[in-house]
Amino acid sequence: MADYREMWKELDMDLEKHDGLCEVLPMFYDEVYLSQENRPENMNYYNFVISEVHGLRIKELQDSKQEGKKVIGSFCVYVPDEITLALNCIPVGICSGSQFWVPDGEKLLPRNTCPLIKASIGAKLSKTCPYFQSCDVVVGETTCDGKKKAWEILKDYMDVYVMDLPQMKREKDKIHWIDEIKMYKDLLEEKTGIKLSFENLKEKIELVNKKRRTLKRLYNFRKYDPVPISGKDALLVSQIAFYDDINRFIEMTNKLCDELDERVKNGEGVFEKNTPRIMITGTPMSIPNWKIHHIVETSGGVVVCEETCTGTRYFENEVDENANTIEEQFENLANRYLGINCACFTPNKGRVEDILNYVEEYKVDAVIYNSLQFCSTYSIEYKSVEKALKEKGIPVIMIETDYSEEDTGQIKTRVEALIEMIKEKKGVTA
Ligand code: BJ8
Repeated sequence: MADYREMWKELDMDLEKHDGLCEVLPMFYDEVYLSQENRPENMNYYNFVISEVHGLRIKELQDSKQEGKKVIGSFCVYVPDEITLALNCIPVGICSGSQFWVPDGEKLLPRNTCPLIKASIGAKLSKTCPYFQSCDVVVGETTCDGKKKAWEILKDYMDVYVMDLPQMKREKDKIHWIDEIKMYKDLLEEKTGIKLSFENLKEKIELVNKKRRTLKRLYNFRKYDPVPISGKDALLVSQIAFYDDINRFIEMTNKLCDELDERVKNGEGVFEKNTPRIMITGTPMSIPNWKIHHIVETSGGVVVCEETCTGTRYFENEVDENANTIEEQFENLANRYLGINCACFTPNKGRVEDILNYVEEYKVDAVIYNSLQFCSTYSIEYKSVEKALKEKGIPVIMIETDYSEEDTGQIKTRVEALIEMIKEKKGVTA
């Protein structure tokens, strides 16, 4: 691997602390990912991306900045990438998924805060995340209370812009969200000195839709039995989608899909036919949070779908490309983004409907409702999801956890029991 220390130094990173992070990630990756059997060959690209996660991709971002582009960090799938890209900026998702950053986050945030928020703040504070260090501005949003208040703290350390996301989906909320998208456009126009044009936005709406279609294509292969790709690998591809170069990502993911197509034709899978099929729903899983997937797939099950923001919520529903004016483009953007069903909204019946549809589409045997600790919106919404699934006779368990490994044994015991129960129901012998 090339020596990137000079680059990291220029990014004002804490090199010593960062060395500690660089030591643990590869070991962890080997254990969780490289130990899998019969992986698609095209997963090598994603292995490479991970091996260069703080190297080559950061170098690319720096090179783009030299050419005048801006890097925009975000923490939520409501921030419209189309606007970011159309204004010559590069969007990167910077939600943090590692326990490594939690202690630093806890220096400023109460311990009973969601680990995603603690780790994100900790990543900035500890100066060990080169993505954070590369951002010209980060865009927060008013989704949950924890995030809202965390932006106030983050503002002491970097340039933070906050989008005011409505919490309901009435007509007046849509008008408000259109306005917020316009204000976000104004911010980037000011930062870049570029004016948004209809043509630029049209091109990027089409590009981001293409990325969504590619992810959807990938997920469609998970509907087969046997499944041609593991849940862990599919999750990794989704996670990488948040910061890889968009055109390259589309190209490489389509290559992977071509390989999966062959596998399906040959009846080849990563797990045996009739392996218990699990859907995970709940809070997002940012790199390197592979905890629940790893537990499921080392306990005799396979994850076939994620109803999360690092899953279906990221790519379902395209932006309508039929628009004749910029105004119509903004409205189409607002419509697509307000179609995402996050638990921060009330009421949020659409999420329950999505979950029930995915159960059918992906032929799901059981659902794991995964909520990060202290995330009240998702943990409260469990009740309505549980009720709807029980009515359909679909087993569901709730797992509330953080990024640490302390509860892994306990969770594994519960997941194993769930999988045994499905096997008995399906008449599968171990
Ligand atoms: S659209 S899920 S990415 S807000 S940070 S709400 S886990 S307590 S991340 Fe999210 Fe956007 Fe919604 Fe998706 Fe809970 Fe933690 Fe808050 Fe979280």
